[in-house]
Amino acid sequence: MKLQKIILAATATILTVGAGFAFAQFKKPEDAIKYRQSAFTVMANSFGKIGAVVKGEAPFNKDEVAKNAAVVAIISTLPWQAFGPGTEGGNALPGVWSDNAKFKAASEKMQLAVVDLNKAAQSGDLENIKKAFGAAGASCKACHDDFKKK
Ligand code: ASC
Repeated sequence: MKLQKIILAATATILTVGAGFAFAQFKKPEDAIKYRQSAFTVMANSFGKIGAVVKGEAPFNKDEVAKNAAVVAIISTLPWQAFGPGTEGGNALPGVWSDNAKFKAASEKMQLAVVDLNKAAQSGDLENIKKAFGAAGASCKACHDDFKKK
């Protein structure tokens, strides 16, 4: 319980700071690609664990879901700083750079959706978690449809 409170406090702080991220500096474009793909990998892992619970494939352990949702919320703020100019490639479609306003809007929609998921997860209500999970998954997919290679 103590640890969970620390995670929650960190979530609130980091999400506020995250709103002001500029592009981070990387030595090589490949480093930026690796960074953002790593962040998405960690996020997808925790999101998938919540998904297994939502689909009834894993038992509902409130603390585990709360921890995974906090991880998703924190990590969701990180990849965007690694999509700077000159870092085209990886799984990203050119639209990330040519239609950057739309990409940014989609990323913000996802970040807000996973804040909602985190709130639901911290309250521990499975029905709310299911609803918020569905909305968050839709926000992942919407961005992938336009901006991620198949
Ligand atoms: C996941 C995952 C994604 C999203 C997306 C939702 O578990 O890894 O990228 O959900 O598939 O449509």
